[in-house]
Amino acid sequence: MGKQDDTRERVLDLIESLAVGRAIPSERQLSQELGVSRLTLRAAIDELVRDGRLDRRHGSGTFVTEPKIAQPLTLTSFTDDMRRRGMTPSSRTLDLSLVSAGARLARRLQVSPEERIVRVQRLRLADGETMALEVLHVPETLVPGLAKGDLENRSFYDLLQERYEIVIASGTQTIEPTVTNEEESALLGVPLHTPAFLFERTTRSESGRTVEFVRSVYRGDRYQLVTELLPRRARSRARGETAALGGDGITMTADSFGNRNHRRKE
Ligand code: 16G
Repeated sequence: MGKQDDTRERVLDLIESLAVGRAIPSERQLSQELGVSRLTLRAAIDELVRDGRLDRRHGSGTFVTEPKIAQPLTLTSFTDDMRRRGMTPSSRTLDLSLVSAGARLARRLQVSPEERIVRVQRLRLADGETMALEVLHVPETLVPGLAKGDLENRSFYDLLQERYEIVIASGTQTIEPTVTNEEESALLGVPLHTPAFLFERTTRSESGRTVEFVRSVYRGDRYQLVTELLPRRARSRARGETAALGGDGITMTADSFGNRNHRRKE
């Protein structure tokens, strides 16, 4: 292990021994304690700041941040995920509008291009802190009467089940690294071009009907992805390589070529 990696590990040990929000010692003090040069220490700290483990506030010090949320790749809802962690989920509906599907959405939702689609933009929060920005698309015929207020601080999956008797049973999800654009940065309250995860999820109901297509931008400084590693199952899907990553029988399609650059085109 190189000097910088070693220093990083030792600063991480220190971070883990301190409470969230506490300051780490000054660079001068810490470099003495660890027996490394200020340059090496600074590089290790810079890396931890970039990784979201430390927050450097000019003039006041460097502070321990909240640990990242370990997000398993399963078919759960944001609400369930946050509750299971003992956090309080909330949601702000920023916009709800009706659009006609058009070619791309129609393909994803398996409807005709003329079909009316409900498009909902939501900001997802946990314990009052922004976590993700989601744009949900669902055919209007599946959710007649869905109004903006219905989704305020409410789980979409619960609403689907309770009001529309639709149970999400399976899905496909892609994950790509991205950075936040201006709108996303403003809404999430993070600097422009903050690293983030772009998830695109299509889900189906128990009857096999495609229910939703969701684009979610999750803060990269608050999330890490966790997968159970299972032996490879020989399977082939329509196109490309398919690897079994999910622990819950969900197959994630690694379609790294087909989806490239689609984000900015939409
Ligand atoms: C998650 C899903 C999103 C789904 C939502 C439902 C990811 C990346 N995205 O955020 O596709 O629509 O949960 O959550 O996991 P809700 O039932 O709390 O509204």
